[in-house]
Amino acid sequence: MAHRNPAVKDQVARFMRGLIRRNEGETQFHQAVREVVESLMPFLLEHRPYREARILERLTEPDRVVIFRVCWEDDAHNVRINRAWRVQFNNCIGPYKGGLRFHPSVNLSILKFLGFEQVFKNSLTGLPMGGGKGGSNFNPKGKSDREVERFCQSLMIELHRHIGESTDVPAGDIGVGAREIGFLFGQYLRLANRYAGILTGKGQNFGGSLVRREATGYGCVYFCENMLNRIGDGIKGKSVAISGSGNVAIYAAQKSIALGAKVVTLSDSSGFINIEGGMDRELLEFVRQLKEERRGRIAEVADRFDHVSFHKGQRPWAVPVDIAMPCATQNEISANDARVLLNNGVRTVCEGANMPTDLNGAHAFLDAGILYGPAKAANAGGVAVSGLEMSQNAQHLSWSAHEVDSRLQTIMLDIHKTCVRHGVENGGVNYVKGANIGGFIKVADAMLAYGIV
Ligand code: NDP
Ligand code: 2IT
Repeated sequence: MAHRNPAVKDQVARFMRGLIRRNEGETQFHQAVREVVESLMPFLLEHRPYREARILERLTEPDRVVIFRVCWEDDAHNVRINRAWRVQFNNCIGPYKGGLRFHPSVNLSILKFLGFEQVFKNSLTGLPMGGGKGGSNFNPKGKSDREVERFCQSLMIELHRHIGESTDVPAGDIGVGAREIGFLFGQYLRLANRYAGILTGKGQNFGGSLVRREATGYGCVYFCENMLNRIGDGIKGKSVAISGSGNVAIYAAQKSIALGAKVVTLSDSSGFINIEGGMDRELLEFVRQLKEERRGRIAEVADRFDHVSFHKGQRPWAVPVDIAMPCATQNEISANDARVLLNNGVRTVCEGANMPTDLNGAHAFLDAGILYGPAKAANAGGVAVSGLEMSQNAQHLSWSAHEVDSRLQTIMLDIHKTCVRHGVENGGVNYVKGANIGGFIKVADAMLAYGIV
């Protein structure tokens, strides 16, 4: 919620002026920091040691950023050049940990926003992981498997110098899934001549964890259920609008259906589909194959099933639902989308994507007092199971799906408890405040313990 207390408002404005000056033009990074600072500032004003040690200033400056050129050859023998980054944001409570994104829109601002949020998210999981993020402006769409392979191999030639199982452990994100992680890991083995869990999301026969593929989507639904359970309700029987049709969206849909909800939408960057009467397992399996194996477009679902309509160039938020789960990308719910959702009766919003709601949209949800689970809490299940993959690699063991899934459920429940503990406000729970304060304390206390470093 935007602050009505003038002292807090003043401090937020002053801090943001400095941050914007130091990071000119990085609008997504400004946005992610502003959201955190708005809810942290009252807490900081009450806790002098954090202010004196200038924890917030230090926490908003990445430890380092590596920027490098990636040259590769396409199938027509043209030389292609992309840019790649690894933002090592903060390693106070564990090795840098966070995904790699391949998308033409990737730039430093986007990776800094993602790396910054990852610090809080990873802290919330309770596992020993710092925060980082990386990626490239490489566009995997329309590329052959061989082109993706050559790109991944070239990228790893530089990246391998900067990562390690106790240094920095990348994983997937938009445009980086099982195929890319396989190519990247294979190239690392060739370069380093040592097997180590330096990436997560690996294939199951070479050190990957069971349930990692499903973890972000499942975790998001578990968090949604936890929020509803707190008010004596549950997801069963509710209608759900999901955006995206990638890794997070598919498994959020699968778990929602398994728990008895009615999933009525999915989307991709070309538009959304409305599924009359809700999705069943057959339709979901069609989408999974379409997206994971054939890399096709969501419009094809409407061609195949009579009860599905495709809405070109639109987002799914005008479909009246009980629950919205944005699972595609940042800023996909504007203030206007939020108002439409609220007017149509949405009572729960649970974020599978990172920063899918813009600042005014988030204020609208908080002001309306609905259940609003922010990304850094609600989508932490993916990185949590990545942390469990690191543990299994370190032990040279692999746990059963049941073991991993039950640990995931416990972690999501613990994150929910942390959010409630720090987020109680006006008789309800402000999960944004709870997640920001809950994620902050552990990292900030470690920084205090280390002195001025
Ligand atoms: P995928 O690449 O598997 O899927 C991304 C989906 O979002 C696709 O349907 C894609 O459509 C759509 N999308 C991507 N960019 C845009 C855009 N600019 N406009 C509209 N639609 C878009 O990625 P994931 O499912 O892994 O990631 C989705 C979100 O979840 C991201 O915000 C990511 O950071 C976050 N996340 C992912 C985790 C993970 O474990 N994978 C963990 C936690 C968060 P199209 O195919 O047309 O591009
Ligand atoms: O945003 C995220 O948390 C991820 N993309 C997953 C990161 C990870 O290291 O598993």
